[in-house]
Amino acid sequence: MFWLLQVLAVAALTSAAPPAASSAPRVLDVSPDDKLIAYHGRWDENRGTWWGSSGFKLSVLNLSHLGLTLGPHSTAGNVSVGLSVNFGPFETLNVTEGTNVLPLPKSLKPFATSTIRLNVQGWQNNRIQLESLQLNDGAVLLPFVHQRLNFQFIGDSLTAGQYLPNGIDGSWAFLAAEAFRAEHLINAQPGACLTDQLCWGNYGGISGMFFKTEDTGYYYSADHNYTTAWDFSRDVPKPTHVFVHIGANDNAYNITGDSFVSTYTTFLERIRKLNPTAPIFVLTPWGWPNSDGTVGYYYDGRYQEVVQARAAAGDHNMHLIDTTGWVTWDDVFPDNQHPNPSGHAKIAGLFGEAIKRFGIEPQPRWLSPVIQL
Ligand SMILES: *[C@@H]1O[C@H](CO)[C@@H](O)[C@H](O)[C@H]1NC(C)=O
Ligand SMILES: *[C@@H]1O[C@H](CO)[C@@H](O)[C@H](O)[C@H]1NC(C)=O
Ligand SMILES: *[C@@H]1O[C@H](CO)[C@@H](O)[C@H](O)[C@H]1NC(C)=O
Ligand SMILES: *[C@@H]1O[C@H](CO)[C@@H](O)[C@H](O)[C@H]1NC(C)=O
Ligand SMILES: CC(=O)N[C@H]1CO[C@H](CO)[C@@H](O)[C@@H]1O
Repeated sequence: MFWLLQVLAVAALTSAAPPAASSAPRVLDVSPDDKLIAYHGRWDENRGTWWGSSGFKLSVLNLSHLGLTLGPHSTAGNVSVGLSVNFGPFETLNVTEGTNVLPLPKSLKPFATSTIRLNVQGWQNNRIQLESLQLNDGAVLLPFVHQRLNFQFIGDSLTAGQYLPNGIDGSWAFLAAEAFRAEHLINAQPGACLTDQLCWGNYGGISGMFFKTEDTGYYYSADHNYTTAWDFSRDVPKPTHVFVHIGANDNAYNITGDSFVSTYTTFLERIRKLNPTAPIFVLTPWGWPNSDGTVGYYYDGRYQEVVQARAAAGDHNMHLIDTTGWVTWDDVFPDNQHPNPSGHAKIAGLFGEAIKRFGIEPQPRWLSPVIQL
């Protein structure tokens, strides 16, 4: 309340003052270490991102200018990011090493608190290294208020939104989380097996990579050719629900059903240790639809075995979501059988209905900002 009065007093002074001599707008530099930047996803010790969908959120009073200065560990050339202002749709824009001024709607009012959400969209060429943020000098950074739901998704290209124009921001996982007004963490690597082995250029599978800061793109990075353990205490808030959709690449690499079940069960045991109380959901595959109307499924019955194995080990907070029949030929790109934009939207809808049956309800509103003048 005290600062609110201060802001009003400053505003009164400002309106009484003569117009400032015109010059370049003065900006405030915000350090990437500022505690009011709400980071999500995987950021390394250089404040550089790994994994598509990593980003940050801000709540800012009197915002009229937002700049992003990116350092040399950013991918060379353009990096596509999604920017959402005040919980509007995520718009794709390109950013690059150096200072980027982000487009803001003209309608932002001096007494309003604006919410900014930004994330990298691509599954490769997606690294941004944050050196600083710039705000107009009259802006005030406020704490971002997280939603009560935080969905953690784990998967491969089918969850990463590979082949979509807006990448992961168009994926079923992202769309569903937004529809539930949930925070989201998405760790999805195209081509990756769950099994920790080489699959389609990924030197390592999700059962190892998930516990690392870096996705397997590190292997092709000359400036950061190593991995570090991810510190899960940096996932704030902690995931409230975990969803896993994986296996397409293990199947392509002829991993046997028994081996897949064993790897999956051990993986979920590790996920459970990190998330003692979160319900964990295993999604069966929706398969590869063909033009003749058939769908190529894989590991039939094996996902059920994984859930049963965890139940036998005493974990009864693990559930199966059967996605059989969710995706047809019309929902995929004909040349790679990955869901197209409307296919991802359809999956997000069906997924939403499925989790409502487990009592998960969309949140009535976004909580940030707390204070709106
Ligand atoms: C980078 O993105 C900008 C803005 O979208 C675009 O004008 C420019 O052509 C892109 N540069 C390259 C090298 O593609
Ligand atoms: C971003 O840059 C890429 C090339 O680097 C270009 O193909 C794309 O159209 C640009 N996107 C936007 C939204 O400007
Ligand atoms: C809002 O920001 C502008 C530009 O930085 C500044 O001139 C103005 O004084 C600020 N208004 C308030 C109410 O702080
Ligand atoms: C998997 O098995 C099929 C059928 O035997 C074979 O054509 C394919 O090359 C194998 N894939 C890999 C990655 O070994
Ligand atoms: C780009 C690059 O230098 N990649 C190297 C990363 O390290 C592995 C060995 O661990 C090399 O095989 C890669 O060539």
